[in-house]
Amino acid sequence: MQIEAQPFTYEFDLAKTALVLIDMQRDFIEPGGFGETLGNDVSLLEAIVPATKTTLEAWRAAGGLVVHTREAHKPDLSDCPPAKRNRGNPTLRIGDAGPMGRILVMGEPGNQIIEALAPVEGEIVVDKPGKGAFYATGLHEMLKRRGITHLLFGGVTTEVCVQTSMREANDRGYDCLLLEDCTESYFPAFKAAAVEMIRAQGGIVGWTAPSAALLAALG
Ligand code: C5J
Repeated sequence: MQIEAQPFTYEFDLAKTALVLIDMQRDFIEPGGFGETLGNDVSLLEAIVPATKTTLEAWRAAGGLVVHTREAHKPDLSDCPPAKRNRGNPTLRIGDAGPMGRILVMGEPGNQIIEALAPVEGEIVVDKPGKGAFYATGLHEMLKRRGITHLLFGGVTTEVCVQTSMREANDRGYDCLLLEDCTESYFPAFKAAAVEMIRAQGGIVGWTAPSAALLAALG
């Protein structure tokens, strides 16, 4: 299959490709969650949900593998480096009680994937303690076992966990494509810059394309 992408056409085999949705969790996206508590405009992130849902449903219908990630720590925070928890002067830190339960802690309501994109049986769900999906998760081994060589990325936020995960994937030999309208940042300029830098220099990190181009490829 082929996707009309930048900087050039992206070719993939459905059986060797996974759709990876990064951190579409309630605390980042829903009004009243952690993200909004920090002063962010979460409506920017909510706006990608319809396109992401359409893409997810089309990918599922085609029989493609789906991976969901959550930025999530163990309840005792033993997997949260003090440098991550203590940095800066936020009103709420990782592990504190927030509006939707303890911030970025596994099993808490705010740590769940939003209902519109909730995982279904057979899909991989990865709890990741870092920004990248490959750090301390075993994701690479899970994908290798399934013969996956190509990854299509969506999720939030573009310049943090999505871009970090794409760069990690690129270094592990995957051909990666970012679905431009299935990813967002609290800072539109950062999203624009991340999209540009991913596909710069002949696709130094990978490809980018609108989800419509993937839907067209899936027919
Ligand atoms: C993600 C973050 N998911 N911005 N986390 O990007 O801290």
